[in-house]
Amino acid sequence: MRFYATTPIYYVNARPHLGHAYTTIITDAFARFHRLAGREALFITGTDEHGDKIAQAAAKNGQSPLEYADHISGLFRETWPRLNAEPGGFIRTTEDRHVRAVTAFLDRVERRGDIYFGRYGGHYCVGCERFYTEKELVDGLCPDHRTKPGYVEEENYFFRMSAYQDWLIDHLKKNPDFIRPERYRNEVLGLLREPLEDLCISRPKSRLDWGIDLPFDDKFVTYVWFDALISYISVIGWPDDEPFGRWWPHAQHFIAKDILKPHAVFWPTMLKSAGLPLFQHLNVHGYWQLGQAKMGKSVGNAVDALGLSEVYGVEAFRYFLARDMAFGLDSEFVEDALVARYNSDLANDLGNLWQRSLAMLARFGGGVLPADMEETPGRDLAVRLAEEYRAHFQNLAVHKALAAAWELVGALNKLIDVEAPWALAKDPAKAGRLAAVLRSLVEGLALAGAMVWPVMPRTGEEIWRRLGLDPARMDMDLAGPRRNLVPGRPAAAGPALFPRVEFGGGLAAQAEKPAAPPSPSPKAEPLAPELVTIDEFRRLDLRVAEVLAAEAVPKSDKLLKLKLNLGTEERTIVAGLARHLRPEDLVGRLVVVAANLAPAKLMGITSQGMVLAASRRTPDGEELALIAPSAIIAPGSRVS
Ligand code: ME8
Repeated sequence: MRFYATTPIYYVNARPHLGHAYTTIITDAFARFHRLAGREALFITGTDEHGDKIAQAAAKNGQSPLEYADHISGLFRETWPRLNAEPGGFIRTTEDRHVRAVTAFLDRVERRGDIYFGRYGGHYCVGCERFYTEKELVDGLCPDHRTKPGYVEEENYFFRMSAYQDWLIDHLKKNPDFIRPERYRNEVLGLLREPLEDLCISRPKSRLDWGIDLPFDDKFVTYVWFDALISYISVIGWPDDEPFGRWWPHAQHFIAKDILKPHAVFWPTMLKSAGLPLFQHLNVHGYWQLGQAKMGKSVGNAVDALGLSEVYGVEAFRYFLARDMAFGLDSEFVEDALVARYNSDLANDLGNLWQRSLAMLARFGGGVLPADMEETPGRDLAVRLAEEYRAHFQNLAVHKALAAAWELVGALNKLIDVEAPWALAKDPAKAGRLAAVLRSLVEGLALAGAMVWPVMPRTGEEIWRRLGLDPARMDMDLAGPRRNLVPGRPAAAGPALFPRVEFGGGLAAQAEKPAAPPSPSPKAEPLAPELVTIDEFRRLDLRVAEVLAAEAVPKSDKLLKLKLNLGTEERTIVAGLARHLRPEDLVGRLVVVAANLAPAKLMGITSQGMVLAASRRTPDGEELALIAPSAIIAPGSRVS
């Protein structure tokens, strides 16, 4: 089985933005998902460079259309690898191989008798590069761009699209999942209830000469949509048989709903007329919106995708886009939601699970992978969740697939809480159970690594590498990682996967000064005037400690009771952290404590030391950051 997917071939009238990034990232994720399932997968993208819109944008920029297209196409091409998306092909509609395909395609359609010359008048939106019927306009304006289309009347060539209306309706009825999700299939069927008009497929060179010549009349260029759709086959070599024949039977297109009609109506009828087989699926997603308006370059509220990914990290950015949009529905882009997802799902759930599990493995399992065993707690659940994940991905519900992966992460975190490996370790009779728990954590992490890989490839690969597994052999079947986890091989936590970050000030503030440290607060406390000698300083015994357990102190909104491992002993410390951190944020973390502080009673609990944190007053209260070693180091290590 193979998988061939395409993104839209993006217009080069402006730089890539978040909307383009979403479709490209999600298509990349699908290709990776299919690879993970053992299929050969290819996804392609490219740039759409002809037509009025590009000619106008180039003129505005004082460049020739090709110079202009070269520049913007280059920006698109270099953007994708920076977002960890790896298209296997990139097509520009100005390339010779594409011009050859368009020419061959037009020849076929013409020979079929499906092209005629005629006169037409209509409302043309340059932003959409298409005619609108009176009925499709909203208050006389383009529904997408909210601009008034110009009225264009001229002699042109037409494609007899109307002749294929009944055939198309029949195809949609016989193949209910040809257009997915169903709401878009229904929309297209609704559209096809009205008589379908023929499609104007040319522009007279007297008005626009930036396009591909019609093979049968060189006074005309090809209409940009008729030209662009053919990129989906020119990029895989058509009209040559190969590699076209290898990929085309498995084709799926990914688009947003703005270009539903050209893909659901023009393209299938064009293929039919040219005697070519249809693609398998048209997968249609909704819009990312900012303040309820569609985000896009022509409507003036575009967001620079790269800007966002630089602020928040590419992997977190990909995760957020895939997790927060239900495929098919619109989604409001809210930066705070991204930050919240980062901290809760990535730093807390996944990041903490990783740190805690590997810390347990270091402490109770000698830092090496445990042996395989017949049964481990939670293995059945892991297998079931992997199954659910697969089913959701197949159904385009990536957000639900990720939810299934996070259910696994949650179950593993809970396993640690319930089984309390630190307690099992104290009882020699429970050594078997302890080993099973550690094995379960390691297997679960390997599976979770594979499950996050399509959406967060670097993270998945890193998890596998740190577990001594080969990312090139990644496999979602639990049996795969299980087989390849080599008992006795060392595994260490390494640096945090997703260091918890406090974001503030919004994108604009962040993007302008990405690396600038926060300015010193005018209210920063003055430095202490009094000096201490080195000997006096050394009297303080500062130690690294691991948080084993944390709970709120009843009737206090400030205090948390922490159980800490100091290497040689366990301690209880009461810390004023409750307003800043949740107990579950702390478990598994390494902190620094003042270990030889005289004990004090707080809310009736004896506190044996103090957890160090940095803090400063802000207009909204207090900001606080725990002091922690920058790498994993054994609890009890001295801080000096
Ligand atoms: O339409 N939310 O190119 P284009 C989600 N050249 N996705 C969005 C989006 C948003 N707010 N804005 C844009 C064209 N997109 C033609 C295509 S194909 C043969 C020719 C994404 O640069 C989404 O994939 O205007 C949408 O369909 C596409 O960008 C439109 O890109």
